[in-house]
This record gives sequence, C-alpha cells and structure tokens, in this order.
Amino acid sequence: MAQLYVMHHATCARKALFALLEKGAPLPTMEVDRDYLRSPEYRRLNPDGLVPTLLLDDGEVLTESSVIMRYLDEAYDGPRLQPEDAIGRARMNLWMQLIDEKYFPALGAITIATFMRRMFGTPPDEERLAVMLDSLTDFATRVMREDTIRRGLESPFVEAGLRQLRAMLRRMNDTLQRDPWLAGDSLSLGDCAMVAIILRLEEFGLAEAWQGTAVSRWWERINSRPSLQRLLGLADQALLTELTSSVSEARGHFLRKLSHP
Ligand SMILES: N[C@@H](CCC(=O)N[C@@H](CS)C(=O)NCC(=O)O)C(=O)O
Repeated sequence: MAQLYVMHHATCARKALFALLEKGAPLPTMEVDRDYLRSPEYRRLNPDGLVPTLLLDDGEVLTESSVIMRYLDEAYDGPRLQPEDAIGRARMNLWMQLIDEKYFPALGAITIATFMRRMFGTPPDEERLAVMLDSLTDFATRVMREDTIRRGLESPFVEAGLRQLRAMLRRMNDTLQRDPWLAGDSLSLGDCAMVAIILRLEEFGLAEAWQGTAVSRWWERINSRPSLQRLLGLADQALLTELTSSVSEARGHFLRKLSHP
C-alpha cells in the first residue's frame, strides 16, 4: 500500500507533509526513527537513508522532497499547488531550488552546530559520530556535519549558513511586498517548502528576525491555515522543546546575524 515515510519534526519531511495536508490527499504516513533510516530494509527504498520517501502502490519508490511534492500535487485531487501560468511556475520552481540547494543546507548547519551537536557530547563520542558520518552518502554533507559537530558555533559553516538565511529573509520580504504568496496570487509548493524552513527558525526562537516585515504577514496567513495547525500537532513536543533549548546560548548571536539592518 502507498505510504509516505517521514520523521514528523524533520524539515524535508515537513515540506512533503504540509503539501499533503494542503491537498487533503488520503495518503497514509509512516513515522520512522534515525536507527531505521540506517537499516538495509529502508536503504533499499532510499539509498541515502533520508526522509521523506514515498512508496507507491505498485512498489515504485520516489525520494527527494521536491520531487515527492510535485508528484503529490499532480497525482491527487484537491487544490492545485502549482501555478497554471509559466511565470508563476518558474517563480515557484526557483524558490524550491533555492530552498533545496542553499537554504536547507544553511539551516542544517545551524541545526547541527546546536541541536545535533548536543546529542554527541563535548568532546564528541567518537564511536557514535563515526557511525553517523559513515551513514551519510553525500561527501559535502559529511564534511559540513563533521566540522559543525566538532567546532560548533566556531565552524565557518555556521556563519555562512546565517548569511544565507539572512539573504533568504530579504529575498522573501522583497517578493512578499509585491505578492501575497511566493509565486504570486495563490499558495504554491514554493510556500509549502518554505513553511518548513520558517517553522524551524520559529522553533529556534528566531521569529524576531522577520518581525514587522512582509514575511511576518505571510507567516500569519500560513498560521491561519488548518493544515499548519495539523502539521504542528504531528511532531513530538518533547523533542521540539529540546530543539528550542539547544539554541538558547546562540540565540542572541543568531538574531543579530539574521535581522534586517
Ligand atoms: N534532498 C533531500 C534531503 C533529505 C534530508 O536531508 N532529510 C533529513 C531530514 S530534513 C534526514 O532524513 N535526516 C536524517 C538524519 O539526519 O539522520 C530531500 O529534499 O528529500
């Protein structure tokens, strides 16, 4: 039977989950844990051992959150989440690409330097660290994770990530001053993908960085949607509390770096 493998708190899984909730599609989800991601059984579905993964009825498997989101939109009934016009679709695709290639890795750097670093202790538990690093298939991700876990906030990946996220907030503000949604007049997969990023920044206690801007008005519109309230209810609250507290010492620094001048 078709199902979407997720971790409810994970940014990439949330992108697909939010699109699924907006569609109202009757697709079951299966929450997995980090250990299962490393199992041979899961690696047969997703060789990178990451979420989300979509298993279809006929056994075909889709990976990559943006691919899955587009598939969900096209395969299921419900509101269209991709603009009909070429320029609207191009804008949506641009946001999705920027998120995948720039903003998600940037968020990853600050998440790993704070929340994930805590899980390995200081100095890090070398055995556990080696298991985690060896499970990664992407070399660039491995280099970034090892450096941010070993050096924490001192890692240059953190500064680079903060710069990238600040550029993201500026670009969003520019776009949202003109249009209510990232791709134009209606909510698209570009917004669905961005929800996961902004939600994590909010969970880190960084909402002040976009206070009083068009991003804040966009976020209010997103928050008034039942789909967001349902998404919020899915994640383990204790884990989210831990996530928030992991940033407490770095929050002031992060806010200064992210805030508009
Ligand atoms: N490019 C992939 C990235 C997927 C990814 O990095 N997923 C993260 C969660 S956001 C994951 O599964 N992490 C598992 C882990 O870190 O152990 C996508 O967009 O689907």
